Amino acid sequence: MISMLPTQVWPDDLAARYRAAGYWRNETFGAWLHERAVTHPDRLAVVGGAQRWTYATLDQRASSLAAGFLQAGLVRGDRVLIHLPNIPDFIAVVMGLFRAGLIPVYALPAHRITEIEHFARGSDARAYIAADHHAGFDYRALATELRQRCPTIQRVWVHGDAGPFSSLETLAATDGSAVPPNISQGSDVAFLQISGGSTGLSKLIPRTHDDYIYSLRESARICGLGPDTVFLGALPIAHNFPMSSPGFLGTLYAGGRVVLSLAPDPESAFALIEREHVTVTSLVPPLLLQWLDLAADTAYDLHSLRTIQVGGAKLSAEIARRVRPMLGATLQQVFGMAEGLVNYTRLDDPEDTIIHTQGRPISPDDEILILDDDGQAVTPGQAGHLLTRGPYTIRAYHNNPSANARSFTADGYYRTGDVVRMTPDGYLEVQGRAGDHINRAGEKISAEEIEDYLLSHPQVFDAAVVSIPDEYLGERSCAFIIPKGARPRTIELKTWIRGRGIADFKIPDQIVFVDQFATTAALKLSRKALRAELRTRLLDQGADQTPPSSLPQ
Ligand code: OOB
Repeated sequence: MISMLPTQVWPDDLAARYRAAGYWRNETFGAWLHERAVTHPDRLAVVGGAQRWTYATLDQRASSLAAGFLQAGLVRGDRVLIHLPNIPDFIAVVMGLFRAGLIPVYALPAHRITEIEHFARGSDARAYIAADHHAGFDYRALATELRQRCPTIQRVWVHGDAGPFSSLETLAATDGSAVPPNISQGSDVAFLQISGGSTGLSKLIPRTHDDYIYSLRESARICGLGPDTVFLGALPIAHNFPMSSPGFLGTLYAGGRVVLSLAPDPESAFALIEREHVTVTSLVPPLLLQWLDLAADTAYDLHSLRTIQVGGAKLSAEIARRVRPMLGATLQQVFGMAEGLVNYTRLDDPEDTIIHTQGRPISPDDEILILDDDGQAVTPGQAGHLLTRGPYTIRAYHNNPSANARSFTADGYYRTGDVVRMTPDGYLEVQGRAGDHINRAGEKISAEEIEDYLLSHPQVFDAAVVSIPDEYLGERSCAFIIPKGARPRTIELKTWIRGRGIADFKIPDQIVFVDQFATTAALKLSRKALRAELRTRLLDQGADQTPPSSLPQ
């Protein structure tokens, strides 16, 4: 296979405009971290577990790792799969990769061999970096299997007890003093992020230094970040929201401090908020609910909190209203996507806007279209399909012509799959979604992907996976199954899917056996219409009361 160097290219006229407007400044990750380390070397940059790193320490560690990666034979442009939880070395590793001109590919800690193999193949990765274990899972076993399945993975580094692999700690002891702070251009692809995956497995999203740094610089400004900011990374920081909206990168860019929590639960987080005087954090709606519950009678001092950002899935106005009285902080709604566009409510917006909308775009050059089913602009104020293009929204996925043909218009707009309406003052309200994925507590699950796993079971004749409204998770997944011969037990099917080696959050919360999917007339329906019909049937029967499984870590 020919290795394809990831690129992301905007038309010349637009690129010139984004540069002229000062959005793209040819800044790079390697360089700005170094600049911060020179201006304020002794300021704390990252806190996690027992580690407390200053900007100078983080910068040196990034250089050491960069030197180590290059000495191990990786060359500029190589892709490196990152599979780390919220530990300080997550940040040192990605900064080290940037500095060496290597391209991180971000997997979530919940991903398992099937997803990891898919990312490794899709990106043609040459190395894999994982923790020894996290949340009860041994990533070294996954690494062994990955090496067998993907011989292109030539190097494996492990944080902690490396077992048969190379130790990340040893690599971090490399002399990095000769490594230049930066060898990249602003227009180079800095990393590959993964898509929420509306059809099939996730797609890879190439983001450039120019476009991503613009989005996090403006995010940091919109969210009022500065040297006094203490950002708590509670959600997995490999996700775009806690990474750059403004997330840990925006915080470091603004000279603030990042505090990392290995788990997002309120007990772990509240202890850190009190100890580190956390000022801002980002949550998904179900986590916010847990936080609100515990905040009612916690002994922890949460007074330092100024802003609670909530995004990833729709937040109900009912819950939004409780944030200020219960947590004493300003709510900020964040509606974003790894492909680019991010919307924020502004901190000084009227309470009504903060509670009822999902914010407005970062950039005056974020172009927004809201179209009806025929591709015509809706009457202002009406709901329609959201399409967008702009200075930090991608124009193409990596190496995926069919997804690109589906997801982008000829003039470069990204079809988000979201249905929104715009208020007269330009704020977006998310109404729902046109695509068939399930947004389970902010984790996106492709119906098609799970149906494929189910169909591979010998006792499954057909399967359709749909989203069901869930009071706690927002949505949960329900698989309708037509059995082949004897009906399999629910637990057998769940075990079967888990055995495919996928993230736990993708395992259906509920399984319903049916004799057939639809009446003969309805059999002509598209898959999409079929899923809609099954969902309605279940909700009409009031048979949707199965308690969901717990929130994934
Ligand atoms: C964020 O990114 P992804 O790529 O995991 O998921 C994007 C999708 C959006 O297209 C939308 O369907 C949904 O997640 N979404 C929301 C939402 N924020 C995201 N739906 C309703 N209300 C919201 N506030 O999820 C993401 C990336 C950057 C910042 C924030 C979230």
